[in-house]
Amino acid sequence: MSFCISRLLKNSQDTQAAQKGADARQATEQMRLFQQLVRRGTALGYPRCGYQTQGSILLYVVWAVVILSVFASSVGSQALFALNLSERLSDELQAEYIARGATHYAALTLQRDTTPSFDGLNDVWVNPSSGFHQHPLAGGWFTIKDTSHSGEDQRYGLADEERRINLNTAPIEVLQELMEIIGALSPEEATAISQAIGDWRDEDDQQRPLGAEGFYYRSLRKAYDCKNGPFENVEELLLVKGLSRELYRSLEPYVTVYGSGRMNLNTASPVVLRTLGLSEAGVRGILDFRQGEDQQDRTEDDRPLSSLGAIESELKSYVPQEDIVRLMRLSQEFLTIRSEAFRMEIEAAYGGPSGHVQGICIIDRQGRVKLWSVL
Ligand SMILES: [Ca+2]
Ligand SMILES: [Ca+2]
Repeated sequence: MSFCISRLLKNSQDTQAAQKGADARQATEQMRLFQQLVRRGTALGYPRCGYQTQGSILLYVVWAVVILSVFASSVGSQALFALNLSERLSDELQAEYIARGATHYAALTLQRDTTPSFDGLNDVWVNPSSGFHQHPLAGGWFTIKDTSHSGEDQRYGLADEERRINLNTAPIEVLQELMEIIGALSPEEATAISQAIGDWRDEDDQQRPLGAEGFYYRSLRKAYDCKNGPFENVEELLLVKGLSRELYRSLEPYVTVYGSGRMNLNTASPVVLRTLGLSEAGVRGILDFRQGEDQQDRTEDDRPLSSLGAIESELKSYVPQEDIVRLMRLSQEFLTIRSEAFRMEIEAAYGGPSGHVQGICIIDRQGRVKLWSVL
């Protein structure tokens, strides 16, 4: 028994001694590894222990803070830029929607026309009290300017396209007068250009005596085909034989491709009325009739013709008989007293300077946008 006990004690002492030896070896190994790591770390540029190492760590921390600050500043700048851009786009977008609202407002004004079967210069869509100037909408505003008036005082409202000469439907004789009166061309030059316009828009290749068809246009150094179809825009005039840029600039305010194709006797300006081949007395007589007792346009006593059938009965006291005959003849295909398309300059604003939109717009009587051209 005692042998067994002493044997067990000895085994236990041996085991403890062996454990101590193993712990010592493990500690030695760990120290060796630590020293190795320190040497490797130093070789790789890691700091050594001590004050120098602590200073280096502080330096690294400062650098890290600086780099993070620069990064944060960069992110902040980008965020600010994105925010400004977003606000700018937002203002611009809002202004565009307000401009779109202006077209709806114009269409609603047309629906309030108390004389929808005929149109004159005292209709609600030309009335300055119809709220066309700086009309508030959705935190911004819009203005609808009358583009037909070139005087110093700005007028507000719509201008019908039928007060202009339609390039697709005007008789050649009217185009010739247009070239002579507004284009200041000689009768020969006016005849040649009006015939060239006729050839450009008609479907055939039969050339008028002074006109031009495909043969002429294909022989040009920069050749192109004759349209042989209706003008899609007034700029197309520049493709027609003999029509210079200077002549185009003088014609542009008086011609159109929009609307019914007819000229409105109630709204056409004196110079446009003259292209009908009327005498001076005839043009003066139409204006006298239209303007009423006060002899001014756009006032309550204006007297627009209410039907083409009333030309003779209404105008005979004002217009020479030969002009009446001419008007009645032209009324069959080219004249009207009602308009279908309306032009306006829209200015819309919202928020900052970027929230500003300005353009020329043409709508039809139902409010459909036919043209939107940014200025
Ligand atoms: Ca009307
Ligand atoms: Ca032709």
